Amino acid sequence: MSSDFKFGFVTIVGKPNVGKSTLMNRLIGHKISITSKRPQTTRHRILGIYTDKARQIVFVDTPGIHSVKRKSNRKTINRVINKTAISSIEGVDVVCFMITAKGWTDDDKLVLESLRNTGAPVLLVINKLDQLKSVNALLPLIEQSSQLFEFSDIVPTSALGRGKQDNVEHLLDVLTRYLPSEPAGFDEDQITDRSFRFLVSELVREQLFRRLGDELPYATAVEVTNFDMQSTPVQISADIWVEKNSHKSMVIGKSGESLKAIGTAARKNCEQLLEKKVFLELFVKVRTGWSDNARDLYSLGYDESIDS
Ligand SMILES: Nc1nc2c(ncn2[C@@H]2O[C@H](COP(=O)(O)OP(=O)(O)OP(=O)(O)O)[C@@H](O)[C@H]2O)c(=O)[nH]1
Ligand SMILES: [Mg+2]
Repeated sequence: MSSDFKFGFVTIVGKPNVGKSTLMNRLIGHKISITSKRPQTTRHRILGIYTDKARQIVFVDTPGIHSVKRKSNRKTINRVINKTAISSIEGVDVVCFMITAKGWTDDDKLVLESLRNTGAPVLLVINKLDQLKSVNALLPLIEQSSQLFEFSDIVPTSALGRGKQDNVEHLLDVLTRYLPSEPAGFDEDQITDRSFRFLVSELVREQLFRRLGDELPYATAVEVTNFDMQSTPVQISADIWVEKNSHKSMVIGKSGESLKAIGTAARKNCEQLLEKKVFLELFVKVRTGWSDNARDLYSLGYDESIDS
């Protein structure tokens, strides 16, 4: 490796649903972080590592920062989620702050407030460019953004890869300018800090977010109870935690159809991730109050302290 090799950490922050996880997956070229059209899909801090000959960029995907003043967001899990996101800003080389091309909302401004004291350069990513009605709307949005904060750079993008100019390569190049000259910190083929076991539990949770209606996904969690990579096919069992009996029957669905669809889709994604055939067994278990219970949250891997 040459001496001008660049290595550093980039945190991606923003309100829920702006496309942070989609962008991280796109930047590193692997599906590491789960995505859905619902807000608050990501619940954990997760690293995605991009490496080429000249640089290694470690992206930190974070849960969407949201107001806990709202009644629906008062549970312990919401405080844990915000704390995870905000603590991920400390000590990184660049912060990528993300909004969408629809323009600034109060929720975006709330996230911006938590960035005011960060020592790192803050770069604004304006995502979902494909949803912009006219390119003429972009310039005023950039001007308004510059007035709100001294962003180091402003990069419009389309993380989904829709539209002619998605700018994803350009974003990698802009970010590289802010990284120190240092040797790589991870093996060149490592793409995340998370275990397969964790990623599998997330792939099941992704299907709950994509397939269940209303508030139900927010009342669910997934725990992998058995994971045997040595067997063929790979044997995986997981429990889906729900808050009450009525939720259990909704997850299972009429004649088990809903659970079957969740299992089939999650299994296919697991097979893609592990590059092996997978046998996936899912159980639905009632665990009343898990989302407000510190011990349950800890056993699910929410490892931040939750005293504030
Ligand atoms: N049209 C369009 N949709 C996008 C784009 N990027 C992301 N999305 C969609 O926006 C939704 C939210 O994407 P996520 O990546 O899950 O958003 P997030 O910011 O990680 O959300 P949280 O984890 O809940 O904070 C998904 O339905 C994505 O497919 C984009 O460039 N264009
Ligand atoms: Mg996300």
